[in-house]
Amino acid sequence: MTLEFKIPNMACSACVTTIANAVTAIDATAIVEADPKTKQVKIETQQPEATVKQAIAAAGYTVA
Ligand SMILES: [Cu+2]
Repeated sequence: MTLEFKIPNMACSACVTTIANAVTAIDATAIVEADPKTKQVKIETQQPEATVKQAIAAAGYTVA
């Protein structure tokens, strides 16, 4: 399943790394593509959307 979120407080590549690590912590097979310029994040994962959003929020990012 592919999830697409907007994360307004994702500002740079370090943010992308933090978010990617948060997602792979709950799903080691997840593929995270994020662009700090557009704030758009695309995540290929088997985890439910709520779980992924929770993990991103726990890392300190706001999922819009
Ligand atoms: Cu950053």
